[in-house]
Amino acid sequence: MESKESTLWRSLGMDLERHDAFLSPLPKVYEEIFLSQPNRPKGMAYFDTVMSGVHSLRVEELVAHKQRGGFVVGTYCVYVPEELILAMGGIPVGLCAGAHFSVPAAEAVLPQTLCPLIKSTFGFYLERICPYMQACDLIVGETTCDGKKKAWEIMAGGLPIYVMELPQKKGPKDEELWQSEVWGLLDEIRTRFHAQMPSVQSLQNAIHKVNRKRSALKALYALRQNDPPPISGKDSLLISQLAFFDDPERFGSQVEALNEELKARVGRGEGVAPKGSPRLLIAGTPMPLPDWKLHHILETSGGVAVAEETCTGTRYFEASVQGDAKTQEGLIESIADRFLGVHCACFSPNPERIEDILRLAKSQNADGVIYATLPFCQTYQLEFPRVQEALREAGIPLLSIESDFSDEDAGQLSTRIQAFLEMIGK
Ligand code: BJ8
Repeated sequence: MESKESTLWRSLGMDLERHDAFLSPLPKVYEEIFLSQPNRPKGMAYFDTVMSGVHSLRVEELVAHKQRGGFVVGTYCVYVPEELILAMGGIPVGLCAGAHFSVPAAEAVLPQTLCPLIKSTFGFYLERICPYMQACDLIVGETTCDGKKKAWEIMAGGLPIYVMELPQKKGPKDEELWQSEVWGLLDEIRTRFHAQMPSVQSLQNAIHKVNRKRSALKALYALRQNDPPPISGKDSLLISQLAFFDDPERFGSQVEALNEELKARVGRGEGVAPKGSPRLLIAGTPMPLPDWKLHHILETSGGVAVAEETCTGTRYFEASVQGDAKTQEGLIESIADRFLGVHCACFSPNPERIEDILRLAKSQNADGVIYATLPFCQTYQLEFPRVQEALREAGIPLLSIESDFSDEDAGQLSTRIQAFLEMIGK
């Protein structure tokens, strides 16, 4: 008899054979990367459960929500306001993919010389192996980089895609444009799902929920400032990745509970690596699930990641929405204004990102920075020289890495990271 999960996946139109081939190596990989870590915080058990049920338990919740008349909205960028989707009765989920498995399928259609994040995501679309993508009633793309915006055009042939125009500067005209784009998304949701204009109460509730999740992640990162860090970079990365899928309220309270445990560990001087281990800030492009390669190599080479200046890190949660406006318009304006506090390399000029990297290197007591970009991501690669100059002036060692989601370069990366850790001299 078919399992409950298979029935669920079949109902979403997934290719069960390819999905099985995609998922079957995961438990072993997860065991090796996460479960084998010594002295892991007990609070990670919740996130292990979320991860083990990421294609089943959470998807069941989404389907149940749809059956109750709700809707699911997929997003590809941290600028898309999840507060608005929640306030209007939807559930937002992040759809960026970080798996090499689906890249070959994408390369049959797209140029090989394209960012692996786009190829991986596009491969999920072609192969029908992502239950989240399959469950979406609407998918919101955005005009951040050329690769993404052209991929949406092709994917719109088979998926309900709506594209928001993200400005590339942050002046008054750009703010105005983004305000109108956020209203445009609101109108799209109203029309498509016959949804009501969100009330002040529902907007405030959604802002509160998402802000609480972001604050919990901020507090988690602050705890990583300690030496020894009470949690590994790998586990922190996993938590940030799961923030895009899990129920925001439940997730927020679980991160808060974990933070309490971490505080107690700090009080006892207990950590996941010996005191004095080399501490690295990771800066660059996002690392969507299940991309754990760099962190795993770093942390099995004697180093420890103490923060991620990425969209699966600080760019996701550092900027919050001011929720004190008293009107619908005021609250929607605040939701849109959050974009000013997120510093993606798609903006020009973008000096705030360099300031963020310097600030984080200092606050997290980092001994060095690993600037990690995906191949063919021009915006992040072109920001490198200015980051390099700023770090040189600040006397902070820097290693630049360009790597995709495959394991082909693992040996070479490991050699380079070990040499960097030796150079840091700890
Ligand atoms: S806010 S980083 S999530 S755009 S897809 S830009 S890696 S070439 S993902 Fe992003 Fe929003 Fe910015 Fe964050 Fe480069 Fe690849 Fe483009 Fe990418």
